[in-house]
Amino acid sequence: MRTCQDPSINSTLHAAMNRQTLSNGPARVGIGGPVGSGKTALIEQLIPIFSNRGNEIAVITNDLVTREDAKRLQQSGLLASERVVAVEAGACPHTVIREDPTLNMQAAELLERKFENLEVVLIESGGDNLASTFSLDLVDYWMFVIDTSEGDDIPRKRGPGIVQSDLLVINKVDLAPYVGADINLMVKEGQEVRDGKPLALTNCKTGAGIQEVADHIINNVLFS
Ligand SMILES: Nc1nc2c(ncn2[C@@H]2O[C@H](COP(=O)(O)OP(=O)(O)OP(=O)(O)O)[C@@H](O)[C@H]2O)c(=O)[nH]1
Ligand SMILES: [Mg+2]
Repeated sequence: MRTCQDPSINSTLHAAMNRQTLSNGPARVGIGGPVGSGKTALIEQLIPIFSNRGNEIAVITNDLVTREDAKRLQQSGLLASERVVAVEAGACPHTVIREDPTLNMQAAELLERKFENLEVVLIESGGDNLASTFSLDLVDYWMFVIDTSEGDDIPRKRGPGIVQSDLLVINKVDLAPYVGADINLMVKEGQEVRDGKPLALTNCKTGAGIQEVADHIINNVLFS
């Protein structure tokens, strides 16, 4: 069982408490964000980094009524297909990662029982809007992925995902010139609304910035 969610403690402390409660059980990392921002692409880039470090990894994907992202990862050859579990949310994606995360918790417990040396479980939310957040009963740490093509005003629009996530990822930096997005403005306004919490710039096509994202996970919830 995760510890109870208490909004008065920050998630780094929460992560440490959860990891202690679980006797070094795997770190659960949530990846949320709007439809098509690059959540699965980010996972595809992160898997080799953890595999190369020797960290055992598994993935849970959430889609509304399909298993598309799970199939994509299973067919990617990046990890054994049985290490990918699909959750069909059947409702607004945030419902199953926040209000009632039972399905995702069961999926994580299934993976943890099956792979006893598991160290990291990445949980991709279904694509949602700027309001989605993860329950800290489900995850130890979570990031929110937006992309430059959504518009450079997105950070200052201050959705809960942008403001509250442990890490804000601004993806598709390569597309910024084509859509007239000012990346420097996105970073500046992202920093302003996040009160010192970090953000990272990525290109999931080339892998640029992905090591920094992995380092945040390593430093905050893997601790090794
Ligand atoms: N140019 C560019 N394309 C990207 C980048 N990251 C992802 N894409 C493309 O963006 C599209 C959506 O990427 P996904 O990884 O499927 O996005 P997602 O957030 O998982 O989408 P949903 O799960 O449907 O919400 C795909 O065509 C990717 O190839 C990037 O950094 N640059
Ligand atoms: Mg996806």
